[in-house]
Amino acid sequence: QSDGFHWDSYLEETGSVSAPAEYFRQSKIPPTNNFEIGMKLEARDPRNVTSTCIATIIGVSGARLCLRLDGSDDKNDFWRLIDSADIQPVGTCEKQGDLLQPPLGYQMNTSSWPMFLLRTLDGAEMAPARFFKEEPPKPPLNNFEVGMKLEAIDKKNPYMICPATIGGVRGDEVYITFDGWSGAFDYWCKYYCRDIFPVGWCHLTGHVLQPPGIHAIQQSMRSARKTAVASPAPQPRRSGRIKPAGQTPVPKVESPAKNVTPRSK
Ligand code: MLY
Repeated sequence: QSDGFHWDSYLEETGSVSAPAEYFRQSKIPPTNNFEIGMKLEARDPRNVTSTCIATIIGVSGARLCLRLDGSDDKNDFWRLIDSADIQPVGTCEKQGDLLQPPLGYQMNTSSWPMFLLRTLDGAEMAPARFFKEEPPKPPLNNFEVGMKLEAIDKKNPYMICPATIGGVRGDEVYITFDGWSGAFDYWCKYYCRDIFPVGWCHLTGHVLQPPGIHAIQQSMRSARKTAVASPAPQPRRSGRIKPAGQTPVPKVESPAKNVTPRSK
């Protein structure tokens, strides 16, 4: 875990609470990640979700995999949880009577696809079926409340999981705001979105948790005071114990650094 940041003291100093783990669509005990770099699996093409493609694992971090679709370039890598419904063992598609599709942006002539597929699978290491885990069920209701803390994927830099706060609740959606950052990274998502995690998730899974941006504490205390209307918020202690370190985008990706180059500033 990143040196300077600890949820316990951060929650205390900002006078805020974490969102209970059962509010999230995540397994109570994070699944063990046995996948290895180089293994192949079937994945839904994120840019063309009706297609199932062959993907290669090019990075492993916590309960997540960094994937690249075979036949695609290195600019469209993406991350999936190991219990995502978007991934499955090689052979699943065929068993269901479907065909594996070339990824969107397949670089060669479509007519070469069947041969490409044969060659890419020939002698490849397939991720064993037992490594895949069932997707956890949707919690029945959106119980999130404004001000609650969580860990969330920065969609503009999807290898990053960051301290975040619920900034709004609207029907079955929540607004994710990133502590210490301007609104540029914030987004609305379903309360059962797989990109949000309870406080402590990164620590439990061994994923790097980004430190909050600078001024996170002052910012968070301000909004905590605003949202704590009825019950007085615990008095935040004015201490400089948390030094939000500079950003350390250090995903444990044992592969060319290209794969995880942040595309946004
Ligand atoms: N583009 C920035 C990363 C910003 C990340 C913001 N997240 C954590 C909300 C950089 O390269 O430093």
